[in-house]
Amino acid sequence: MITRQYSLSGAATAVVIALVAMAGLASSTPSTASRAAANAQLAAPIDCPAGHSCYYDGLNYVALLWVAPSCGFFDLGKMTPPKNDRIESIYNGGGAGVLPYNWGGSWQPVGFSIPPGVGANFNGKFGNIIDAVQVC
Ligand SMILES: [Ca+2]
Repeated sequence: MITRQYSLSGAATAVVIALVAMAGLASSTPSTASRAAANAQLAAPIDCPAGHSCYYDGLNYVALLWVAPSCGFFDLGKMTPPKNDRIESIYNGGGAGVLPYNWGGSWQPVGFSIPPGVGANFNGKFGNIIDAVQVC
């Protein structure tokens, strides 16, 4: 996997959106979108089924935890076994946005909607806090 790291001014930016993987993109100049939002650029994971969004226990698509089966709102804490508070990276291979949420007395968005074809690392204060995802 080819990973390029970009620095953002302001280390407080913890949700890291990564533009992905249209072949060769990882070695080209980052797009406007990735310059605006990314400090990591991830190649598409090899273990995410086409057309799905995939959720990983570790950064940079390490340890596939779950594959969203469809569009919908999924409460990870109600799964068996629970998958909440574990996600550190997401790849959205689906056709619409993926928005993760943390539960803090109400559902609170974690970062912003991940567009189709984009991956994101969730680290710092956004690491291991996601409790649900809205897919599509
Ligand atoms: Ca949480």
